[in-house]
Amino acid sequence: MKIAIVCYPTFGGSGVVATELGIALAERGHEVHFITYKQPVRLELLSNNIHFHEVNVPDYPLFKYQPYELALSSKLVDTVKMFGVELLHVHYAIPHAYAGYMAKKMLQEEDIYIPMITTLHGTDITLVGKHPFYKPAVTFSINKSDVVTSVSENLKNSTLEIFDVEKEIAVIPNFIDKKKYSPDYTDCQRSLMANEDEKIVTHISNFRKVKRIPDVIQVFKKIQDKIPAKLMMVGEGPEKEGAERLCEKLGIKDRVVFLGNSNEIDRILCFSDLFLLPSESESFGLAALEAMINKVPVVSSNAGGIPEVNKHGITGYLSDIGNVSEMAENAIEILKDDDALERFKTEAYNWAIQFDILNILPMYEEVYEKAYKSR
Ligand code: GMT
Repeated sequence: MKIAIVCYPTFGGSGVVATELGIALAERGHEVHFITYKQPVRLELLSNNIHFHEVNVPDYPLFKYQPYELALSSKLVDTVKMFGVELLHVHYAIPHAYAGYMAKKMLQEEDIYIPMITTLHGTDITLVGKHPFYKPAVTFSINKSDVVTSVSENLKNSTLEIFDVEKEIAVIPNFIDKKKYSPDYTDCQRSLMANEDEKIVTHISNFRKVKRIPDVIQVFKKIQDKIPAKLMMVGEGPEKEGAERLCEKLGIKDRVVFLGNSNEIDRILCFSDLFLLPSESESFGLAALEAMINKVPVVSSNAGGIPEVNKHGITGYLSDIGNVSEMAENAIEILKDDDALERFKTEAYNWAIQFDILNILPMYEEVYEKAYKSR
């Protein structure tokens, strides 16, 4: 099929999922057109069946806010017509589903019928989308989508609770690509990061409030009081500066490395012993799954869809949001004994491989086919 994928191009779960999905679809022979304002971070290679179309929004002084939705829907109309695109898959409802629906209606005027699949990712529902300023438009665009998918059961239930949605929501979990994981990473430079006797704890996120970054630091402080350890903080965002200050205040500055955004998280996860994800809200927790495929157990909160990914007592542990003492105890439980650590690592990997793209991709192909037939 010829598929247009609309997503955010930045670091962050929804863009990563959309990009990896597009690449995998192209490998299966589909023609994929990414449409967004910048080349997506994980889209390194364009090929004859992967295209990227940049949405440009001209700056005009009259506008306080430049109309991105307008530019996006025009770009969608042009791309569909120029390349004979057959299906539209928008990731993140705001404003993509809204712009997609407008494009669909414009195309209908020219007798071109194109189905739209909307994938809900989390904050488009639980944080931003439910704001009264956006809610009517988000409800409308969900209901006008031909197929709606959500990345977890929990997000599906939240959507049904928050919005007046008449549409059925299909749960298609996020995925990893098992074949990209390399068990014998020759490049795994653990010795650059820590001494032999030190354990490596990692956190990866966009450093937004919802990630509870101070909890990551507090949990780590308690861990390293008992076990020699280093903390790798990967990502950029508004909470980063405060985190650096907190490390200084707690006297653990020299034990914490801030690595910034990375395109090569597998190279960091390959030497990690534990992943921390104490989020306030998380529809799925893709970063935790990426840790698990790299054999890294997860100590996390039990927010949102995380329990669908991290299995308590098997792949790691879950605690109530903000219970840093329990999270630290659980982390120490895993790290203090090499046999226990090895067991958790193996179980994390074994559970993660169920989310391999080879199992998940056919679910998307099935909804594409259904939507295409009923257009
Ligand atoms: O976590 C973020 O703040 C980024 C956000 C996004 O839209 O990129 O992530 C959301 O989508 C991911 C991919 O589906 C999920 O794994 C994350 O759990 C979800 N984040 C939240 O719900 C807070």
